[in-house]
Amino acid sequence: MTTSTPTANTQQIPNLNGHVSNTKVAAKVKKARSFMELSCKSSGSTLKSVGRNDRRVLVIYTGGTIGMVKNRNGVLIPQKGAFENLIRGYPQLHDNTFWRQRLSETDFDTSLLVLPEVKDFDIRIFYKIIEYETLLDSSNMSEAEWVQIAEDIMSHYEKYDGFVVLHGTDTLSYTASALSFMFENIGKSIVLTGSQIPIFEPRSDGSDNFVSSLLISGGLNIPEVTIYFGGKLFRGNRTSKISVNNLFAFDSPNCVPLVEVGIDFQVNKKAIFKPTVIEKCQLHNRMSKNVGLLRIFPSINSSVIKAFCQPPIEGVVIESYGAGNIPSNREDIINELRAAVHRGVIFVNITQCPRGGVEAGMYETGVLITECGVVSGYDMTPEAALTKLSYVLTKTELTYKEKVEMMATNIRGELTNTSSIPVEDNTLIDALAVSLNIQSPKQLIEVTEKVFSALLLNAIEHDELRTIKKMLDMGADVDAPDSEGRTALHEAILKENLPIIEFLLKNGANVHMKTRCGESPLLTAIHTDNHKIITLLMQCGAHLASMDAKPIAELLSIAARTGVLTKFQSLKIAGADLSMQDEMKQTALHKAVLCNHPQVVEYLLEQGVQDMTDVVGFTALDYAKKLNNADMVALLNKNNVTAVINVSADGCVIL
Ligand code: ASN
Repeated sequence: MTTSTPTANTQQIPNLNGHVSNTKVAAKVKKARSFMELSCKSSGSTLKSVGRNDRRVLVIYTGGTIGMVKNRNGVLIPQKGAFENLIRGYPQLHDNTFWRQRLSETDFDTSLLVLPEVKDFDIRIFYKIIEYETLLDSSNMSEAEWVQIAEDIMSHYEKYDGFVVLHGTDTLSYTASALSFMFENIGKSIVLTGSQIPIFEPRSDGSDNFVSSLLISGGLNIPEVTIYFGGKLFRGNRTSKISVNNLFAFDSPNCVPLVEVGIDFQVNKKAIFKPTVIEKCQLHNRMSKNVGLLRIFPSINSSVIKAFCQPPIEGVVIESYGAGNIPSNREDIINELRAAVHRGVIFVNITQCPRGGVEAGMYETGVLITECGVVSGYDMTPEAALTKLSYVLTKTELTYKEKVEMMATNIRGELTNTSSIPVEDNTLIDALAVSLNIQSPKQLIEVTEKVFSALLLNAIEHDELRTIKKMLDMGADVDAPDSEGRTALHEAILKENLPIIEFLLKNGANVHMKTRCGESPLLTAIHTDNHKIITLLMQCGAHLASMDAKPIAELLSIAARTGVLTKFQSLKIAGADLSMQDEMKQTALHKAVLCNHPQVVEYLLEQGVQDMTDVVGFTALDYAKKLNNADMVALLNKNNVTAVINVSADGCVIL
């Protein structure tokens, strides 16, 4: 057996005589050798981010008309197990040619479907469909299904860029509202949709609803729970179903749509609800059943109210008249409400009118209800008020007073009270309109977005926090990407300006925005090796799981071959798997041994990286021995490395 002497940054594959004999393996070894040489040659070049612009979306199919078919009696029913296969046959929903091309990639997940290319979206949406065991008409849903949907999304949260829930329309607004409260500090997009006509019928609205939902959830970075229906994306907790048979079945009367879809996607960026805290997304997976919705009507009997507020009921949404009024001449009603408040029932007052909200001080009849201890729900929809109450009631850590206060506070963009309306400084926009003689509002929006984005990036370049703040006050979009898809957050990370990064994160910057070549802010931070920044982004929910694994593998490989310990520390803080194997099944440990970097080997062993066999069946220890590197052998032996050998069922080493 021949041995070779290692030289720094050069990997050499020792001769394999006696270890493996068949020609297939010899060919693999040849391939391995040339791969190694290639890798070594590329180690000095600058690191390129992964070029593929794939986005992964998880689709949860719960039931509803969208996937229904007519039975023999002409009644629509969900058809179990058929949805995904049928979808694969529709070219506008699945690009089979592109899917086949990707089959040659070793790590390609064949269960994914691929959306065809779409104008103006320079990304490809890959989606996976999870079909529920029991497909439901949404009228049969309750809080148990909300919890199930939420938990399923949460358990896949890091792996996907966005989520689509296919759902019946009847209770869609309830589910969307519930999910909006259950997901605390959401950083990704959850779009709920369905259809009025089954997707497999020629006149269906389901196809556009589904395709647009996939594009929005995977490509537009709207970190909210929303409903897409009839060409519009609505904040979920602002919606109500407004039509039984119209294809435009939803509306959000008190909140502008977040996106309007025509020939292109018009995103109303200012309307998007942005994060204001540095925290990870968390799921609150409990919802109280002890709530009710009580609509006041002229001949209402106080015994109805009394019966309605009996235990176990803990919270009631009152749908009052107009600006929040109840009859002031009905002492019996007032007394029942007072008594229930006294017993600890929470009452929330919303209006029966679809538009506008409660202004309790407007009439004597409205003042009275507040005096009884009923809290204003402002302009919340019944669906939002009820599900918010379900959520708040299960916050056992809160006192009665805190729960009441939370009901009147805007926590997910579900209500408008005077303190939640931002006051914008329009001086710069007005000046732009005048000096550039801009006539159309659309053109003004386009120009201001570009100018604001450039000014924001310039302020970051010059570390001017005050200017950044001013720009955001003027309405600059904190997530506006440049032509490369880099955002203010990416730039601030490159500048390593921690106060600015913190400021951006607290003012809505999305920690999951990827550049056109798929680089997340966390990956940018890893490039800088600034451990404080990486930690901060992780606190905000950043993760590597939804990233393509290749750039991480490449970083590990380069760090191992060049012996850069700080890179390993950066990757470790960012949650990367330091045992990751490349195409040749080599880990960073193999490469650090081959390139003679004992400090890296020591660090990797401390981190618990195991010595695995590579494609030719060698561990790092084998290489150390073959290279006659006694120090390395001692180091690996000292740490008592147990080799993990990939063996097949018949006992052969898997190559
Ligand atoms: N009944 C159906 C449901 O809510 C209505 C629909 O999906 N269009 O499941």
